[in-house]
Amino acid sequence: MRKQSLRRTCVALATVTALSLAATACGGTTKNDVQKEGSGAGAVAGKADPNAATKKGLTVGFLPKQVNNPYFTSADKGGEKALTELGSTYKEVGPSSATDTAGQVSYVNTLTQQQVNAMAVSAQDPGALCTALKQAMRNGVKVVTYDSDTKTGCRNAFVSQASAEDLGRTEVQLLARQIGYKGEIAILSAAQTATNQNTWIGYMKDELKDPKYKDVKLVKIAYGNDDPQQSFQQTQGLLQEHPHLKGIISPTTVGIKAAAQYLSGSKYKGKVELTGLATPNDMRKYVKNGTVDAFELWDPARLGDLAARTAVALSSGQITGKEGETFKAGSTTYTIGRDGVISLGKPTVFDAENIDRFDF
Ligand code: RAM
Repeated sequence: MRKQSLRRTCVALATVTALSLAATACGGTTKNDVQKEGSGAGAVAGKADPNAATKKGLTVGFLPKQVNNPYFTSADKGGEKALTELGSTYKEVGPSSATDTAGQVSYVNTLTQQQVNAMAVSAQDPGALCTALKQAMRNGVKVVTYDSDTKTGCRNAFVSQASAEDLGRTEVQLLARQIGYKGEIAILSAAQTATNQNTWIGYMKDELKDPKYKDVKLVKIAYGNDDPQQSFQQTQGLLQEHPHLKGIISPTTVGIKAAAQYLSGSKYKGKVELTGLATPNDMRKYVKNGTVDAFELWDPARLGDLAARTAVALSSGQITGKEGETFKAGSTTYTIGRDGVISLGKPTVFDAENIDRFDF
């Protein structure tokens, strides 16, 4: 009761005062939920009790990067299903553009004001949401990032789709094989600030330093902002600017779909290779018509499922987000890694041979 009313006071304060001032005023008022600023996910006060009962009747808000993106529709549906199974409530809020960080900030504040127990956030930017997320945590809301992380001090745990390093390096390996280790390549990314895409691109550049890629040249990184039309135009622009381009990596489901659409209707079909991260349902026709050879992804619904179960485990006190803690999600036991990262597993590579076995 007391905690509830304190939470309410702090939230009310946050709405009328500058958030940073309110943060100071409310800091320390909620017992075990206080997160030390900027000191990483491991800095959560309190101890995990792996045997604590799984709480029911919780409300978990999902805040994807972008609501009308089919990838997030699948991911968040996975979250909804898991929460229903666990006896808790799911809600989803979020911007329709992948470049609306101000929108994401105000959705974080709304969820905090609504006193959700936890939120699962895919961040458009590593730093922009931090003040709002820290405020949420001070008010007792558990914060899980999924798909795209924030700085580690701004959330309790990050549910990662696969190792970022694996994803970055394997995309280069796939494309290099397709172009015979020779020629100009480009990257068609999402938003310029997206944490996930930028981390993968960092590993792609590092992979390209290996001498086996000495004849492969990265000539441009373009940004389609997870907008189908902008991504289509950016692909067109890449080919106009670099007529000798041999391949494109697009580590975004929206980007790769638009690039495949452009290539398949152009003279470049089958000549310019395309790989990256896509859903099998989006790529099926382009694999069958020879525009795309192979690409990869994880199952977004499983990512949403794990984000939801992590949120519930945090809210139940089974974990705090510290390295080495373990918890059960469905039939699998997950161990929290460095910086509060929980990894879903290995991505799957899809090609003509296996694509028809998948439906998402
Ligand atoms: C897009 C988004 C998302 C990314 C996938 C691969 O839907 O940018 O963040 O993980 O692609």
